[in-house]
Amino acid sequence: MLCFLRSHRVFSKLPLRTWRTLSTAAPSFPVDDHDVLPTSRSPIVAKLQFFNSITGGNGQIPTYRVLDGVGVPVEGAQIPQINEEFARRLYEYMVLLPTIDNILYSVQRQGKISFYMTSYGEEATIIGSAAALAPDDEVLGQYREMGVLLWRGFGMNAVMAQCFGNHEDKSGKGRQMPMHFGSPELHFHTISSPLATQIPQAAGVGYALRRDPARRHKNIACVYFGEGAASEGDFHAGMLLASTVPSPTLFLARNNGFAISTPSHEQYYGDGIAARGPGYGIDTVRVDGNDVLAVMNAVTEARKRCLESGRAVLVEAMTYRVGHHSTSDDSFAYRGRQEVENRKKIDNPIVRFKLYMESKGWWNEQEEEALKTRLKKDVMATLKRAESLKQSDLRDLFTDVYGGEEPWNLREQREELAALIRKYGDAWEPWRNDLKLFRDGGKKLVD
Ligand SMILES: Cc1ncc(C[n+]2csc(CCOP(=O)(O)OP(=O)(O)O)c2C)c(N)n1
Ligand SMILES: [Mg+2]
Repeated sequence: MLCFLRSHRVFSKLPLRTWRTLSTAAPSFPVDDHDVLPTSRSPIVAKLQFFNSITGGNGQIPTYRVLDGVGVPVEGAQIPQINEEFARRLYEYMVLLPTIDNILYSVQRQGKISFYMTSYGEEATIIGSAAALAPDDEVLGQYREMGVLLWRGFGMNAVMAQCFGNHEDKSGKGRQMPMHFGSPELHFHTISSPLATQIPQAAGVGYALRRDPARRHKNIACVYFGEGAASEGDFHAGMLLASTVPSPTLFLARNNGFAISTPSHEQYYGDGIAARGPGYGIDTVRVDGNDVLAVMNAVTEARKRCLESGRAVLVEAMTYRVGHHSTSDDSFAYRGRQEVENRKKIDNPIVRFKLYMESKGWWNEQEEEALKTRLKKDVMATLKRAESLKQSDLRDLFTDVYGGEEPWNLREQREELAALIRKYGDAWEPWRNDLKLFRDGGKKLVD
């Protein structure tokens, strides 16, 4: 059963009247005034009891799953009503992610792009959630959610353009590090590196949606963040904001076990991120993030609750970051190779769904081979194309940074660069070569 948790539902198992009857001292004053707290519906009890679990009995919040580790439906689980075509689409996008990751990771190693981040191991969390959202729900990602954009039709050329920072990069005209995607058309807010800043922003976006009559009961804001980002103050600010100024905001924690080198057991002492939801009066569920169908069900229900109640919901997807944190990291400095090798095999999100597809007669080894060959070929073709394109106009370095008039400090920097280009642009070979990389050759800056 997909079980969402609310703290008051867990603790207030007995109705208020029953608690009153249990109270031993016979009141000599009107009951209604004196055995009810002024600011809480908390039942009055005589037993001194401390709590450190929101499930009662000191248990941990359960994890919802639909398929077991080898793709067999768990007894009693409800499989989402998806047809063969949709299942194939889910699978194809899950396989596309590591295909792009394999290629762009090595392209970074060859020095052709400056940085890259993989989503190895988190394919089901990313694609399953993307599939459960409406295409025009507002998404605020952290940085490992490229798959959401791809699911929405961003396309591989756009991925490459952003990572290479070429003139086709609409996310930021080549001014951002790779992986900092954004697309107003696809309702995907541009990624920013400072952790957790997207979380309170999402509560604001959710509130804006609620205030807009055209989108009030139609769209939600969905914010992705890691369990590490949830240690930032901004996480709590965002949750509190969405709780007290209600908004249809879906908080989606990707608990992948690590925040770079900090394992999640050093990140929190409580029961993960999910335990915090009821503290804010937010409906919460923990889901097996390696089970694409469970993620889909959980996010579909979470989205429905957001829309119906106009309030926030928290989903914690439990997964494992198989890859290094980024190309700037060597994770074997802080975790064993064997642990990673084991995790690649246990509950692998792609294999698990493939086995399910095969059991339905929707997939076979020939199709697997054909898909892998086709995706690799497509990614390589877009890579070649992206490599051949020039970078944006050098002048774009200074435009669209702020709205309105160009501020004095940017004007000064622009004029200084223009003066240097006039002086060295033709005369000095390294500058001559570098300027050729830009579409305008730096000319628009000096004109
Ligand atoms: C405010 C801030 N502090 C530190 C960093 C450096 N940093 C970048 S990613 C990261 C780890 C985040 O881990 P998590 O939120 O679990 O996401 P994951 O990488 O596991 O997907 C850190 C510490 C940052 N970008 N911003
Ligand atoms: Mg993490």
